[in-house]
Parts: sequence; C-alpha cells; structure tokens
Amino acid sequence: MLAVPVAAALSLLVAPAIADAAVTPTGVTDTIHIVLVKGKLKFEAPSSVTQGDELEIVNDTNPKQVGPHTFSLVTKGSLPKTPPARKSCFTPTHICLSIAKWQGAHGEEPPSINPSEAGPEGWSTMGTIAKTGDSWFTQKKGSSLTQVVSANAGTLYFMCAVHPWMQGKIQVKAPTVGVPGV
Ligand SMILES: [Cu+2]
Repeated sequence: MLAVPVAAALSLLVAPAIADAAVTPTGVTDTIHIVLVKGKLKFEAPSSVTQGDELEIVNDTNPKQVGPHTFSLVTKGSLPKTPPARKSCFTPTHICLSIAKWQGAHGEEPPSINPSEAGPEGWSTMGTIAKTGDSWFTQKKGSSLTQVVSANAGTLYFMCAVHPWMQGKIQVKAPTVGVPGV
C-alpha cells in the first residue's frame, strides 16, 4: 500500500533539478501576482510558503499604464511606512534608490543586474540601504520570475521600488521532515 505513494513522493523530490543542494525542493509552486485592482496596485500573495517551494512572481499589469515594478525583499524596518517616507524613497540613503543600486540601475536605463541576488541562491535575503537583497525588475506584462524559496522559516517582507506603497509579507514555513504531501 505504501510503495506507490513513497515512489511518487521520491520522484517529486528528484524531478526539479535545482542547483542549491541546501534546500530540499517541495515540488510546489506558489505565485505572487502584481495586479491593478480598482485603481490600486498591489501584490496578491499567499499568506505562506514552505522553504523549498518555487516562488513565482508574475506581472499582470501594463507598464504603459502603470510603469515598471520591482519585487524586492527588504527588512521590515526598511519598508517606508509613512507618506513622507514613501515620497522620499527614491533619494539617497532611502530604500528605493538602494534597490535601484542593487540592480545596477542608472537613471532611466533598465537595470543591468536582474534579478539581484544576495545570500543563498533563490528568494532568501532581505536587503537594507546598506545591504543588497534579492530583487526583480519587470517592465513587461505577463513576465515572470521563478526562484526557489531558500529563506529559513520566518517572515519575508517585500516592496516595489517604483511604487513604494506596494508592500507585502509572506510567512516562510520550515519544510516538513519526511515524506511530503502526507
Ligand atoms: Cu510597482
């Protein structure tokens, strides 16, 4: 009775050829959508993911209408919380400009480093004005980026450097030990 489910679980474990050996793939893909709903730009994210999941970010908006976006992991303390903080976000020593620097952006040019990658490979590292974080820049409707969630259990905070009021968080759960899907 057990033989089939175990074999299926094992094939799930083996199937995604992910280079990062530190994280055990779960075979699950979660998606965060960048959407425009009733005139409001936001991230539509699941409340939690599991370490080892693939996390896909999809841009569902039209850049001609709303401009490009970034999906940038930043520490909780780096999120611009007030309207004045969001207004000054793209000035020196503020997080939006820092995110642009992580991605090698200069002026109006698209960033040369995309995605920016920090810490373990995959979605792992929240940046600050002093430390590079994981970030993706998108300026095409329908474009997406998928990376493994390599962060340890805890909360990942994220924001868009172009629209600093676009903010969110997602809980990362520790992988379950043993056979997944039981
Ligand atoms: Cu945005």
